[in-house]
Amino acid sequence: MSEEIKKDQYSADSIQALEGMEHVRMRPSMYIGDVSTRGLHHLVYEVVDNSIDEAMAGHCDRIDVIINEDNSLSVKDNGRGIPVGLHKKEGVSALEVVMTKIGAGGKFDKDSYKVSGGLHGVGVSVVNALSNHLTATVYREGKIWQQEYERGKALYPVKVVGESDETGTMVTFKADDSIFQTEIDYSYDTLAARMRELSFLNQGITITLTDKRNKDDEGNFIHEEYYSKEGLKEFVEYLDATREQLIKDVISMEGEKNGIPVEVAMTYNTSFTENLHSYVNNINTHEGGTHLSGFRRGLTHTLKKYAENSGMLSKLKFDISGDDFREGLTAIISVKVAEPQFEGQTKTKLGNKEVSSAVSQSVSEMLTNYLEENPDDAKIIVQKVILAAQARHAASKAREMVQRKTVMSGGGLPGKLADCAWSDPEKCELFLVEGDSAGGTAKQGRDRNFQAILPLRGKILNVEKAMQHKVFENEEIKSMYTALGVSIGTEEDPRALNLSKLRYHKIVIMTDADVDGSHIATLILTFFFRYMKELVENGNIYIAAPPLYLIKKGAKKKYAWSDAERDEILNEFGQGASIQRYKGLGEMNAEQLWSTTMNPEFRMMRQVSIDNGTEADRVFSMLMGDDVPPRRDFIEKHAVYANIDI
Ligand code: 0RA
Repeated sequence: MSEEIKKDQYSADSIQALEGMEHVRMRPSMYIGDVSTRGLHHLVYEVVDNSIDEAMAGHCDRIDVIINEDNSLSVKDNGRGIPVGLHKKEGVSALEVVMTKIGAGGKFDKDSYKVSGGLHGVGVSVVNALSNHLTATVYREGKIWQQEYERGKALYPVKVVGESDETGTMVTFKADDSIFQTEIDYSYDTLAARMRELSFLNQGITITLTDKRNKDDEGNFIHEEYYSKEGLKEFVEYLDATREQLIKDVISMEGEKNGIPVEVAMTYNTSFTENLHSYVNNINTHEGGTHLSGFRRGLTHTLKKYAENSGMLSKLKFDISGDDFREGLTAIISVKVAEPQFEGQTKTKLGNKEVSSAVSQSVSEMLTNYLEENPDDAKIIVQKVILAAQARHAASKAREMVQRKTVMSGGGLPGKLADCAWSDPEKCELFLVEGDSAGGTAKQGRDRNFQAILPLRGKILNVEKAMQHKVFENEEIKSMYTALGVSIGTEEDPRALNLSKLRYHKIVIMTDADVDGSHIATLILTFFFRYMKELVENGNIYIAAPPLYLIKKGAKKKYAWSDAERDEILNEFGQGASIQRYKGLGEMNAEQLWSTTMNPEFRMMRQVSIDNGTEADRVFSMLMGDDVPPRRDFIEKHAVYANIDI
């Protein structure tokens, strides 16, 4: 009879497990955020996070990530191996429980120091549910164990497939293309940025990334290895590699307050921007939270006290604000919280109250010691703060001008703006167009109901290298603020962005498809990234993609956006077809510009998104900074227009 009961029990449980799996497949976004490329990459992070947990528990120091030729993905670690013995409650192998029970991952091993685990901390079973096929291989107890699954369902009980002295876990999965909106095609750069980030955040682990879809010039698979001996200190050095440093070494500290591990690394550079990146359990908390406010408080408090005691502030005629302490600051704050509460729109804002004082106390102690032991650096930092305060004073005047000129304060729209007729921001688009002549064509070609045109003259200011008040004094930038209806500065936060009067929800950067055009687009993007980041985060910024070729034969004509597309069309048209190559927007007439680049029914636009905020920061400072070699390397690697102009 007991056998009977067990069987019933087993089937009851497996039905429940199945329901969990069905739910994941029915509502994937609830588990992985969305089913776009972002969600797809999230699957990889979820699997890697399990191995990171094993590493953080001290049992693993190597993780290999492999993009296979067929876009299946493998993650292999040298940890203890997921246990394969009978799970008493479930009556099947523990491995099967981990792989098929939604939510089992976390509860499975209560004692382990588990703080990683994905944005949603959902576990590898979710990846299994969203995969056409998954193979789990465990090296453990002298044997190699294996189980395979289809859409989360085990195909057979765990079996022994060989012998081995090694220990570890390997998971290979093929994401289900019926779940995702996009093709199952991993971005090497996206995965590389995350693996590099993870290696900085978890020092001492070797993480490798291999792309078996592509080979380098020597015939080897694309492969990189990430290893950081000194963790956050090296992360800050990496981020600031192209910025000029004010102090000799990165200041770094590691401590624990009230059971909360806190790690901070920071430095000051000669730029005018603040680059603060915060992490909770290896997750980038874009929206900040209590750990970030704790850091700010500790920093301001300690530096202010030091500056006052040193007497360096005696000649200053106005107060120093919190912002002044963070100009030119690059810092990473990483905390590990056992039960994080994530809030905010994208669930990337830490809510745990107790973390704030833990971080603030840690930072105060560390900095106080540092300033006392390094008086030369301390002096340099305080001088930088004083300069920032003076510049802020100048900037606030320029900023008031921008404010006064914005639409809602009655300053009127910029003269160059050809506005649209409709006023519902959700329906309206603003095209930022390079040059007056292309601007003219765009004005003729547009649908004037919902498309507005703002021509920008030549190269706009490089905000990466300009002081804030210069930015607010710049004519092109002022006209962007006014046209967009965006204002800045409130009583309590002079940098706060007011987007409530945003006049267009789509902002389209339209430049020539050549090197100059992409440079201008990058300058405009840099401006949005540094001064209106929320618009980028909210997905309001787009880049227009004008066609590169027009192919004609008799009455037939077709446009091509790439060389491959051009060749396809040439093939289709056969002998006697002619090709026109568009070098700039100016070569198109109004009708052509409308039908290829502006008409929502046919145009191709790229929505700008930030998949890795920390990496985006580094790329902008590198692209727009003074150092030429890294910029050249980056452009050579990513050049889309290289075949046209060089
Ligand atoms: C719980 C217990 C043990 C290992 C693991 C979890 C484990 C999970 C994953 C996921 C990916 N790689 C992993 N490696 C290990 C082992 C407990 C023991 O051996 O005593």
